[in-house]
Amino acid sequence: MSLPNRILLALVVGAAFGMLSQGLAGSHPALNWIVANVTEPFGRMWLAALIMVVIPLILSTLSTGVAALGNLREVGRLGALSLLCFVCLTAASSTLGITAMNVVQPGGSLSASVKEELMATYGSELRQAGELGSRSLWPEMVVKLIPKNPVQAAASGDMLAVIVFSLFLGVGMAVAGEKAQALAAFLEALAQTTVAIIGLVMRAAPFGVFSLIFSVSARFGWRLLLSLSSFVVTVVLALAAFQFVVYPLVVKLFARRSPLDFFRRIRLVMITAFSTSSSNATLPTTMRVAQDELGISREVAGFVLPLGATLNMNGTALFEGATVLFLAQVFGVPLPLKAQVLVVLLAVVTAIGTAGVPGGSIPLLMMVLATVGVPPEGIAVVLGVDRLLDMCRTTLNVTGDLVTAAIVERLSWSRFES
Ligand code: DAS
Repeated sequence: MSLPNRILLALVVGAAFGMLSQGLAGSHPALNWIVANVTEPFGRMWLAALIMVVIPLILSTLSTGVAALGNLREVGRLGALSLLCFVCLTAASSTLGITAMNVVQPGGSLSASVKEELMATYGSELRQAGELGSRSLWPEMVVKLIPKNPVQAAASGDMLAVIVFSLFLGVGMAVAGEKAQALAAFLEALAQTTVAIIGLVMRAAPFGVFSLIFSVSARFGWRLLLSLSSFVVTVVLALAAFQFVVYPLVVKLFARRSPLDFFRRIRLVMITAFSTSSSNATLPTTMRVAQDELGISREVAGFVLPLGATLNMNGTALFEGATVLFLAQVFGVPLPLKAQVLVVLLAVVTAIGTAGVPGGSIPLLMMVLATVGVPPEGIAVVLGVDRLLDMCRTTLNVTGDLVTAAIVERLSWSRFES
């Protein structure tokens, strides 16, 4: 049985066992003990082993990819093309999320008692996690893009700063030419080694995925799902529409590929993203599949995918648009068209600051809520079902990165061919 199918089986069995255990045992101490001491630690270790190689992978593949492009003009061209795709896809997904909420209007059906219960249950979690802190995009987050200390940026897992440093490194190597030969060779060797490590870690994927999904579903607030069902169903259907209608159209029209073949080849990436809820943890697999399965060149994959994992979050943008509208309905805050357009723009911008980790978008979503006058702590209403939605939106996030890479690949090399 192929690896993607083994992981899919582990996903299904893990979710079924988790739901069954919770259905039979509820929050029984024995079940909590198993989750806390067996499945959750193992799942987190496997996730950590994937994330462990992300920084060296980005540093080596992005810098050597940029160096191979040879000149600043080509780097600028790839960057402009990638960013154009990111903005268009993110704006489209956020608009779909907002439209879905305007049509279904699920917020009105949430009873006041359930709202209070959710706020009480998850509000304290927010305060403990210090999520209420406000983060400014400009100038704080943008200035931070240039790492004063690249080693510290790598140590603190600041993906964006590592990406910027890798871009500088690649351009520097391109300019230095022969003199940088030794460094380029070292980075190339580092890239190959990290890919080998990823292959080893992915062999344990069925066990890691089973552990992660069992833990999440055994602890998931399935009862909650009932009271938030209209919200969850609307978001999931909108995400599914974008994933299986919009992306296939874009792949067909702009990447000139067969959508069916494209999705068949990237199923390992979609399953990994769904299981881990982390674009960063999926990035090593995204890079490997882009080159081995989709035939995307090392330069384009090494350039577009690390940027996309951090800057391009179509699923998150759709979720943000939908959640802001839903919470505005729940809290009775009117959002005129102007405010909704602002939400779409903010969804595009906040994707820059969203970390590619489970729940990475929550802090920035609170900033968007505050901007349009919805109480940010209101996010507590949806926190109980966030992990399920995070699995779905992360799947779109990584699919959008691969769609962009396929488009950039076609537009880049077709220019060379002509
Ligand atoms: N889980 C994040 C990711 O890895 C997305 C999010 O939190 O919205 O892409």
